[in-house]
Amino acid sequence: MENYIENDSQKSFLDPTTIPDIQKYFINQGFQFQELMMMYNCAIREVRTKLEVLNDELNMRHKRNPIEFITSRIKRPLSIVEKLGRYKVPLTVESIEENLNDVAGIRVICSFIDDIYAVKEMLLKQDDITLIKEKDYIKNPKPNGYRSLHLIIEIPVFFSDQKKAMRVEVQIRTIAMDFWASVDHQLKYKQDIENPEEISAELKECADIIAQTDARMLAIKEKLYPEGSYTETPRSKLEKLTIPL
Ligand code: 0O2
Repeated sequence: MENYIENDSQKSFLDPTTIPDIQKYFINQGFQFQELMMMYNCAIREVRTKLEVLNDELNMRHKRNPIEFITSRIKRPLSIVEKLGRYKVPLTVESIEENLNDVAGIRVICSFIDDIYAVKEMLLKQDDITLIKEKDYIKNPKPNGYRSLHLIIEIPVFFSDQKKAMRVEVQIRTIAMDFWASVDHQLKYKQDIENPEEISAELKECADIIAQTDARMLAIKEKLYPEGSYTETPRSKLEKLTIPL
């Protein structure tokens, strides 16, 4: 049973001694891809830790958290390939790093709209973070009703032999905006819907109601915490804590 290979070109492709460079290329690309994904994972950990530190500190000082929860993800290989194709750029590991901003993604979910901007301000104030791009879909919602604040940031990550500036996309939104986006996302990937236009219109209406609710919730919060958002309160104005011994 020698007849597995139909022609010479297939034979040479399968024989490692004939064209080892192709094999080497694919093995090398595979290794580089894994290494890059590991680096993006580390960048996510760095940014996540920064956000968790801020949240812990503010919880201690103000007895409430600006962040409800944080999720993160590394973009799936198939989505990476799809996006590179859409951008009409090379399908190589170098091209991923060069052309994509959202391979590493962090989603920060807050209760109130002003928390979103407080988190943004506190994060961008840190001197090792560089803002590359900002898209404010809260002040400028997308036509379908999508609202969220998107920041592309760069953060240095220290590896054994190098310091590397890694890009991370940070999406900051309220619980209500997140609920809406997750339903909208399901609509995008559902193939067998009979009346997508009707659902889109209904979703748009829900987005507007959610925006009004978020605004009303903020007004309630301002009554509950008239002293303002976290960053406007200087340390000197905070009450001195006396610990009884
Ligand atoms: P996934 O599954 O989240 O990875 P750019 O980065 O500027 O080159 P891009 O990527 O279109 O262009 O940027 P944009 O507009 O900031 O949107 C990126 C991400 O925001 C999307 O990622 C979604 O996560 C989210 N998003 C944007 N618009 C919508 C929307 O209308 N509905 C929902 N549910 N989410 C949205 P991906 O790559 O699409 O997917």
